[in-house]
Formats: sequence, C-alpha cells, structure tokens
Amino acid sequence: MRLVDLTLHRAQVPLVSPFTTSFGTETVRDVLILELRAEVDGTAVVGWSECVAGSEPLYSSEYVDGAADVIRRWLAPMLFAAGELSAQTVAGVLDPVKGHRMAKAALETAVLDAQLRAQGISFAEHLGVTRTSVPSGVSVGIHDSVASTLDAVAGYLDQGYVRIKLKIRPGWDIQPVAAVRDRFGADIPLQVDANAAYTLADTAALRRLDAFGLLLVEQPLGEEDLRQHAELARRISTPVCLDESVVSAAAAADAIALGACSVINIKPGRVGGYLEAWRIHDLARAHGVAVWCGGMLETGIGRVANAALAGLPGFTLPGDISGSDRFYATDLTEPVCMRDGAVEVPRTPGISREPIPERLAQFASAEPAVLRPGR
Ligand code: NPG
Repeated sequence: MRLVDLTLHRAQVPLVSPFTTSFGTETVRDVLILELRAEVDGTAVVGWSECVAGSEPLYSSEYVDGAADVIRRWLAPMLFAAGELSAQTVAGVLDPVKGHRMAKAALETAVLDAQLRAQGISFAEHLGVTRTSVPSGVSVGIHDSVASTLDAVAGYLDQGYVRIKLKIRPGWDIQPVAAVRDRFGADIPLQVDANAAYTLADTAALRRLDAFGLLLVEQPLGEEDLRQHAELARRISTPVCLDESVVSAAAAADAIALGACSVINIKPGRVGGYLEAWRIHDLARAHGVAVWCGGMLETGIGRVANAALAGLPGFTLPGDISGSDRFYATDLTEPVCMRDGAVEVPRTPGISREPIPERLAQFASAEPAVLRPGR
C-alpha cells in the first residue's frame, strides 16, 4: 500500500467516574485517533487506530502530546518516505527512532486496519482466531473507602464480569482484598495491580496477600526491576505478573528466563503494536507462561482489536476487556458490549472500529491535523 495522508484527531472523552491508580486519577480520556488514507492497487482505503498514551507520563515515559509530536515530526515522514508499505514492514521502517512504542503501535495498527479492510478480512481471521467471544474482566480503581470498593465490585459482579482486578498501592492493599474476599467469598477470580508502586523492601506486605488466593499480583515493582521481580517471585507464593516491564518480545524472553514472572499482561500499545503482541503470545505459550490482554481505557476503536487478539489460545486468563460502558457513557464508536461475562470477537474487515463522525466532532479538543508526504 502507498500512504496518501494521515489525520491526527484529538478528543477528550469523559469517564463515567474517576479512575484512580497508584500513579494518578483520570476523569477524562485525552485520546489521539489516527485516520490513515492509503491506496492499494489503485483503490482508496482507510485505516483507523487510537494511541493509548496517557495525558501525563506517569504509567510510562510516553504521553499523548509527545506521541502526537513524534508522529508529526518523525514517524509519519518516515512512513511517507518509505514508498510501498505493509503492516509487517512498519516496525522496520520506524526502527531508527528509539522508543515511542505507543506512537509506533498506533501507526502500525492504522496500516494493519487499512490492509485488512482492503483484503476484506477481520483481524481475528488474520490471527487464525476461532473463538467467538472472550471472557471479560474488570479493573476496579482505588476508592476512598472499603465500602465504596465493595459497592463497585458488587455492581460489576451483578453485571456479569468474570474476574475482578483491584488496583492497589502501599497502604491500600490487604484491607480492600480482605474485604472483597470476606464479602464475595474465596471463589471469585480476583487479582491485584500495583502499577510499580512497591519495592523489594515491601516484601512482607506483599507476602500478606498470599493468604487470599489471588490469581496474580501485577507489576509490584519498578519497570526496570526484572531481577528484583525474580527475587520477589521466590519470596511470595502469589504468581507474579508483569505489565510495564514487558516492553517487547525481547524483554518478555528475559523476564521468562530470569523467572521474573509466571504470567504476562500483554498490551499491544505498550509493546509497539499488535504484531509484537502476537509474538509475545507465541513466546509465552511456548514457555508455558499464561498471558492475558490488558486495557488502557481504550475507546471502541482499540477495544475491539484487543478482543480479537485475546482470542488467541495462549490467552488463558480473562483480560481487562470490559464493555464500553465500564468507562464511557458515550463511546467514540458504537459501544462494545459485555454480555454474560464475555465480549464478542469482531468479524468485520479490519482491526479497528470506525469512530462515529459526530462523536469525534462532539469530543474534539483540537482541529484535526492532516499530514501529507513531503510536508
Ligand atoms: O480496562 O481499559 C481498562 C483499564 C484497565 O486498569 C486498567 N489499566 O495499569 O493496567 C493498567 C491500567 C491503565 C490504565 C494503565 C490507563 C495505563 C493507562
């Protein structure tokens, strides 16, 4: 395919309620949407994607204004100059630019969307996924009180979510976990996510979680602390899952070899795109390491692509793939629905779902910027 132009749309989509993690509170999703126009054998085709970078560099070093800037100044010009392109060649073309995986992932996803639409096949078909739906877990942010955490969990269980993930941080860990176990019993699939808020010096506090039969503890230590995660994994019995630390298939291979994790949260944006995410799935599966698909407050554009990826056979744990209404009263796309604890694997051509133009206009926070070759 040959790129014609790339439009950067910016939107501020309000969340239904504030979402607090160990690194901050979000009330609105400040999102960058890419609309790519290309030609395939003389036929015009469009591809869509969203960039998962947050408004501030608190989850990782990337942030959405930085992603838009690196796309505008460096990455898009490289793609325009590359001539004939495919999703499989995007990463190689962009390789001279260090890092910026979320920005690169958004570009590769838009190309992949256009490519699959041109071929008339769905992402699920491209992946060889045969499942028709994937189990849906939900992430529960840090609340002001245990009582309101219990109310939130009760609501999600009533709606049918099959797995609960509680966000934790030092001082907010044993208490909510114990309360959820006490109220909802030992059988509900429960896990916790620290977003790198602890150090090895907190081993005793983390070991206290062992009593609660958790599926896993996600990213307890820092992004770069692979060796320390391996040390922690030897000291606690709750399975250690890595998120922030796994930025590539190479990092996943190191983490597995070191014994730093027995589970991996795969987020396509964090690792540079769906193709690298697929490689991490294959690698983990070959090593008997369970994976699940993470979420980054995606709108319907990214949410449906995650649902297809999570259909691969190594995704043996429920992902953070909830319905749109978990986060948005009004999504940018037709809502992604959770029914009976599952989200459907999409079968329409492409990887992403198109935004509804009126919604993109309603939530727009800047004029769309159109990038063209040679500019
Ligand atoms: O379901 O989309 C979702 C959110 C799941 O908790 C969730 N995501 O650390 O995994 C995380 C967290 C996150 C959200 C991370 C936004 C970064 C940005």
